Amino acid sequence: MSSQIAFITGATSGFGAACARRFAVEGWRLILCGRRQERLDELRAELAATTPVHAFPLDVRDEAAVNAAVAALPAEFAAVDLLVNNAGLALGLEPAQRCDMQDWRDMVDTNIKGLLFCTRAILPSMVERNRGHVVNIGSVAGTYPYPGGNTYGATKAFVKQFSLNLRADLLGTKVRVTNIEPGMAETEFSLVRFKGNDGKADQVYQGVEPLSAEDIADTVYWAATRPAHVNINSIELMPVCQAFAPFAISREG
Ligand code: NDP
Ligand code: 8X3
Repeated sequence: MSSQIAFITGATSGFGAACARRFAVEGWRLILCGRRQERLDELRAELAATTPVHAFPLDVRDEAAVNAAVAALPAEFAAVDLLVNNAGLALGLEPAQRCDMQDWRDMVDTNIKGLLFCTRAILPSMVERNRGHVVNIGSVAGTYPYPGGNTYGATKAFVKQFSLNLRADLLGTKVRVTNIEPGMAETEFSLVRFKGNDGKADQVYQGVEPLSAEDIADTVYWAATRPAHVNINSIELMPVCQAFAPFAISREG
């Protein structure tokens, strides 16, 4: 059993909650955050018998709040071994010319800036201890374009390149960086993307077997538990029911 510490953002749902459960079973101590307090309370109540849990509400878009939360970590949680930058969201699936600008701002603020704030707050102590691992949750949308993916995919392309550039900066330290890039997985992701329209969200997963949150937790856990000299740069995974389309050709214009 490990006594390492994992800091998981966006732990109130989907991949983050599944990671919390997986790392708890393996004996990791957990720092969990998300905006929904009652979800955090439920998860803490569920996991507290298994492992020590420090959970607090946090909006990763708020740089000052991120810094304050990291500065206020109790001593027994301060030496973070693993940061899972998971908090994120897609909003809308409209073509760029019809998108809501606020949705674009929210995706940039969460998926890019939130990830930067958390990384910048935790990284110095990892470098100082010459030990640690940052696992970013990217997406296949950061590599492959699709209609309506516009800003969401671009934020995940940022995550891909930022992960690689972190590796370049961390050369000479033992701090590791991994970008996990999942395809379609059934979580609250589509419910959020379609702004609470559960009919539309359910349709995404109808008649197929998507990845599960547990599949992603398994992947994060595997990447985090390789021998200390091994850095998994990236892992791209999709459900078998998902693949690639040919280039689209318009014959109309
Ligand atoms: P969910 O909607 O189930 O979970 C998203 C989590 O992010 C929630 O815990 C939510 O918590 C948290 N979150 C969102 N905004 C903020 C914020 N401003 N501050 C703090 N926490 C926030 O979706 P998934 O589990 O699927 O998504 C997790 C990550 O995986 C995201 O980065 C997503 O882009 C990525 N991803 C998802 C895929 C999929 O098909 N499901 C595929 C590829 C990547 P709360 O609302 O309580 O704040
Ligand atoms: C989520 C995967 O394909 O819905 O990042 O964009 S996809």
